[in-house]
Amino acid sequence: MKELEVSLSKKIDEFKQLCKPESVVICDGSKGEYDGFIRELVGNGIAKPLKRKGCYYFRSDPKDVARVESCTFICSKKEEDAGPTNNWSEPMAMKTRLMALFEGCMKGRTMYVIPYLMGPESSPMSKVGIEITDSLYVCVNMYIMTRMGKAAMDRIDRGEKPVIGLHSVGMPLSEGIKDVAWPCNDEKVIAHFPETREIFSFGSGYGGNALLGKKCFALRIASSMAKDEGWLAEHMLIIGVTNPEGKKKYFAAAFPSACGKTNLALLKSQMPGWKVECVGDDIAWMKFGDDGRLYAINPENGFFGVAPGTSYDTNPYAMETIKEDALFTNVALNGDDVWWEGMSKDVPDNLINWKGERHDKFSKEKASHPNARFTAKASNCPNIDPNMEAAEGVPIEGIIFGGRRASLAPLVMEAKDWTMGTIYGASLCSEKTAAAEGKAGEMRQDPFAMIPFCGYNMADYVAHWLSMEKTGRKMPKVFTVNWFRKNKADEFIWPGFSENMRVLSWMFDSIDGKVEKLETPFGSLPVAINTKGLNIDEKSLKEVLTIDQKDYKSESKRLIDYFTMTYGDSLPDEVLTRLSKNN
Ligand code: OXD
Ligand code: MN
Repeated sequence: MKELEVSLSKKIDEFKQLCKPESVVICDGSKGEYDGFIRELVGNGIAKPLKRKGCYYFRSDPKDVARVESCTFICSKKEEDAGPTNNWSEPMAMKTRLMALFEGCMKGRTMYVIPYLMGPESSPMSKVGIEITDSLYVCVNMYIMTRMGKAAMDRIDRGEKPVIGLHSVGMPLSEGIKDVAWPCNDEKVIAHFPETREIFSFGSGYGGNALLGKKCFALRIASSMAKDEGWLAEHMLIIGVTNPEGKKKYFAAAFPSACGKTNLALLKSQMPGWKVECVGDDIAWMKFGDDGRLYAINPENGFFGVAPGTSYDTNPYAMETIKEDALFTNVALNGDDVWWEGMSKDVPDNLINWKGERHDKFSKEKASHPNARFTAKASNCPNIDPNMEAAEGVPIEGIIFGGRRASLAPLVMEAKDWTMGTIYGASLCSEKTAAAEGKAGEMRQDPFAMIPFCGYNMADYVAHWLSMEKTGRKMPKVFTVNWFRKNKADEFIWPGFSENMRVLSWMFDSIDGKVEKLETPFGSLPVAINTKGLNIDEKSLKEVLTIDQKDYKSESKRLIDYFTMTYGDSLPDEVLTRLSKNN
């Protein structure tokens, strides 16, 4: 143990020599420390206190508003280990580039060392990390998003090796340079070294680029650990669903970024007797237990949710969660409160937009950035699951894959077996949203919603999923859903949001063998779902519940082409064989 402590302080020293900060602070993760950081941020004019108790407002540089996938690298020794969907760099070449970037990058700033734990304190599935950063904004967000401080230090003291991440906004305060509210650098690099379990992030202070516990550790590095150790690190929410008889089942669900994961995780059921509770809204670490069941933990401790579109109508539990002790970034200011598109029907007068300018409510411009975020503690959430902190995790009985597709994909379909379920995951496809740079609206293949987050070759990832099925294991049922089907008038057919409870209840009953299904070569469809009290006509319902088998055959063909073009022959044969049977 002492040996590790020594190596850790050596590492910190090494980074100190490299980055040349003015001072170093080892964070203890206490509330007192958080309050002090917030006072400093307010004092420097970086955070603005809001009328909501314990809430603060931040505004980023307009050039630093989302994850930067084009600057995100997997640095494995062999290029094929990063695979065709990741940017690859040879590790030594990247280290040379990084050393030059990080050289003196923290001049005039404080270097904060953040020990943090991903996962419940008592869980053997949890893992420990250290983020070393020059951003106080990162410190306060990490305080909310992770178990920061003692829980992590205790594990390090017991000999656990942390995943170390070095982060800098990349704006040294050299002689004569004045600081700005949101320092960042035009050159951005987010580099992952899966073989040595290291992360280096330079140039951005925003979200997944900078809060290294989230996408960098809990998905990219952890997916690589999971492959080596035989478990799954997934871009999935986790929910507990309780039926009117009080029976409970847990589901994990993958959707590409900004496709309503937080809304499903925080769903407030309107269906009599049915209840949804949230274990996590973004990431699941899952491992088969000795009893053959798949158990999941949420490595995170808070929500970093997309604010626009969130309202008391669409997501009342989210609105309750952010009433107090939350941080808001790039939303609009409404006096001393916040506002974003979709929070209310009417746009308030006198808004200040996310860029700090007066908002013209009659213009087409949005007052909040589409990727504006709230950061809030999971414990503030009214429907947090009582087993969120369970050491063994929660047993997953259903896995859901969902995309955003205007046509083709039905409201819900169930895979006949694990292989088909894996194909549902591998075929995930969605229209692009604002969570990452690039043009919204374009279609993007996003296997397992992991394209931006897989730390190794996606073809091996699919093989890893297939390898999960073993005798004696109780494989979860796999479903595919699509809340976003549109009619000819370009309107959403399905009301979505809390009405998705109807689909969850169908899946729940299907797992128990209590529903009638229509079998097709592509999966099983509901003969009916509960639409009591729902304003949807028969024709529209039929449209979302059924598939056009002819279109699905062409889709299988399209998928075969996409898989072969992207992965060559590295994808497991089973996938192509099964898809060709269906076309
Ligand atoms: C997120 C994302 O921020 O997926 O969760 O982009
Ligand atoms: Mn996400």
